Amino acid sequence: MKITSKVLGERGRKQGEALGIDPSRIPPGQYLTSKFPVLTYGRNPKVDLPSWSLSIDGEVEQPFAVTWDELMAMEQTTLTTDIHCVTRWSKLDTTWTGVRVRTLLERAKVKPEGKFVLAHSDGGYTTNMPLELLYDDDVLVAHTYEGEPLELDHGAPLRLLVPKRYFWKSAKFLRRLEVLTEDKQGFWELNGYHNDGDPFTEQRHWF
Ligand SMILES: Nc1nc2c(c(=O)[nH]1)N[C@H]1C(S)=C(S)[C@@H](COP(=O)(O)O)O[C@H]1N2
Ligand SMILES: [Mo]
Repeated sequence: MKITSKVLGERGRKQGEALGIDPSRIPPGQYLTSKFPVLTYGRNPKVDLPSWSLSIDGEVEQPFAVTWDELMAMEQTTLTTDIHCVTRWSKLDTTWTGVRVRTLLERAKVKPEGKFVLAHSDGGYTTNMPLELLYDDDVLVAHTYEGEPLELDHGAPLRLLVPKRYFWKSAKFLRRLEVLTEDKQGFWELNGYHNDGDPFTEQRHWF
């Protein structure tokens, strides 16, 4: 049998049904996994927490950087959500703790011209998204996964979590959120992945 996106989608939804999960939670063309696959382009960066910082800058009135301790002193949010990778695995009910990106953007006071964000990671990885998306309640900069500090392979010390998009938008080893007036594509977006990356409408590639 030819493995098409539809077959895979049915596989995922059947898996879900067998587990008593609402099949509408599983985007078309995805299957469920209980593993946590690692997908990193290039090597993991070295982490040095004392010199680490996260910057919010670009089209903002008050650009700032927070140290690790400052970030940990901010209000923390824990949430449980589903994640979907463009390589077709989905993982349900993953639990994350971190700081809402909205809180960081509000503190930076985004200028009216600021409409897009380019996330920058240690090691040079980048990914873009509309600013508006980052005000959602489920968007975090996350340092804890299932109650444990994030593993280096999964983006320690801090990663972006944008559950409503394919997981490549959830930049690991996050160091900077740059607010922009014009959209500017990131690493995978320049290399064939879709600019928006909504899993439920299967925005996988732009070709
Ligand atoms: N810095 C950085 N972030 C990244 C990546 C990367 O290569 N470098 N890969 C992305 C891709 S393609 C996916 S699917 C997810 C994978 O996250 P995981 O390894 O924790 O499953 O991280 C995303 N964030
Ligand atoms: Mo990915």
